[in-house]
Amino acid sequence: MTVTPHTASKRDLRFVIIGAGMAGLLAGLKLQSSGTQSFTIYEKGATVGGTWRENRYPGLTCDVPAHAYTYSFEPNPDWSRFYAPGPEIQRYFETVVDRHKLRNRIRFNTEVTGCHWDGLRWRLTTAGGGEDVADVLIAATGVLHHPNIPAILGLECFAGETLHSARWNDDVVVDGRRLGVIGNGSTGVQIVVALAERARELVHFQRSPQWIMPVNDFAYSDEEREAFREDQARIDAIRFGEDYWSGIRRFNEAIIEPDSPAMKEIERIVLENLERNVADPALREQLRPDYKPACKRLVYSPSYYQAVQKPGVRVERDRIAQVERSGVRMEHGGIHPLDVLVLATGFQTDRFVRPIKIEGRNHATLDEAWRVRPTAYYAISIPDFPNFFMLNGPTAPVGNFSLIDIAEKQWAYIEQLLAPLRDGRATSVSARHDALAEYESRRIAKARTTVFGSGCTSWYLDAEGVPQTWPWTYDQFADAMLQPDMAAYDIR
Ligand code: NA7
Repeated sequence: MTVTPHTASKRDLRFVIIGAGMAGLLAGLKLQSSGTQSFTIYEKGATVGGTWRENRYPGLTCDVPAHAYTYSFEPNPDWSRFYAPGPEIQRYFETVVDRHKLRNRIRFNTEVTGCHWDGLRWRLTTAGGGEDVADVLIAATGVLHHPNIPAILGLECFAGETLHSARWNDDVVVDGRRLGVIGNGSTGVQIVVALAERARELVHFQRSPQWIMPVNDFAYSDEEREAFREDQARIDAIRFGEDYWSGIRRFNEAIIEPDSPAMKEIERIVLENLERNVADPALREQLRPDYKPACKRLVYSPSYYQAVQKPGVRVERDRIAQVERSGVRMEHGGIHPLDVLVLATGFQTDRFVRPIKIEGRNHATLDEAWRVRPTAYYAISIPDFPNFFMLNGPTAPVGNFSLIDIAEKQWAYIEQLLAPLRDGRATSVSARHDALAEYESRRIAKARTTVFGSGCTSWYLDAEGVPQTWPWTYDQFADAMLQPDMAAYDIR
């Protein structure tokens, strides 16, 4: 490609976005609507959608109400259900991309492998040997991305079929067969619910039980969809309405104040769900967690307890000793003979934009900057990595709410960081070291007191056991994203 020389007065910045999932598409759509001429989205996969493209396991559902899990500027009256199935969400992103003619901005099947700041701009390399340059780099590479393959002895010896939930293979027959599902986060629970009746036998291996939040999922009728189409206020009433937001605030209060009345209310609901809906006392005890609800990401399911009480379904709480040719052997002896082993064992959640090699100012590398833990100032910017901004990056809010909304708020913040670059006042912007240090010390101190740090294992914790999340309220996050404190930035 042609590289135009950079000058201090240049206002037509070139952007590269890494990732064409929900957040990368958002950045592209926003750049396009702001009239930005020069931007490219790099996507290592063959199409858009990110996590919704990669996850295709049976039962895949977003546990955020569909009308809230949509771009604010692209409401979708056609959602089939209150909680949308994964394939429908994937279609939504495909439709939005086509409606906005964004597809020709995306280089598919092109994996970015390295990004190097040359003092003026970012220089990128791709797996195929391609090169590009950018004034601004947007990392929209997702969090739940690199499958966690558990270190279980003998896993490779299994004679049946093994598949990770994020690498589902439709050629693997599940109907009428003996299935094992390892892992009971949101994914394992959704798979078990979907396959409980299809399998001949199903064993759900649980290292630690989960609290289950009962939810009411339902289909929208044709009449309701027609009403959504005719009157957007009906959609807005769901996504901006009191029901949804009071739930978010209650949940948020419970997370940051584990002794709050909000937490007591959540405890009451999940406990009642367990007590009322699991008939066999022995099974009920097997399914009873010994930590606070929402310590691990709360699993939302309308029917998990019903699924594990179906004939042919078993919950296994003993530790796995090893996998053998014929099945899974438990520590206390006994083997579960299986045809298919599903690893619903989550993701490596400390990766973020890695394994892409990012090298910033003065040869600073992301691996070094993140030696202790992945972090970014207000989840957006990292010292010594000029004009490098993250969406849904480390320390961003995570929880049972819409990450689309989070990304939109982050984009509004990033836009303001771009202003001095766009108007030629500066050529680089990145968070100051002292600002990040101050943010992190406040954040870590508070994060330790949240429910995520209250004594369980989960993907929210970093290598030192500190929750790697936003530890304040959702409203505080929204406020923080309204306007950056420019004094916290090194602007040159
Ligand atoms: P999660 O929530 O990280 O769950 C992973 C599950 O896998 C969890 O039950 C783990 O048990 C289990 N696990 C992981 N490694 C092992 C080993 N070695 N042995 C036994 N069990 C293991 O991933 P999900 O895909 O369910 O959900 C991720 C997010 O996607 C979810 O929160 C939503 O945001 C969407 P553990 O609890 O550690 O005992």
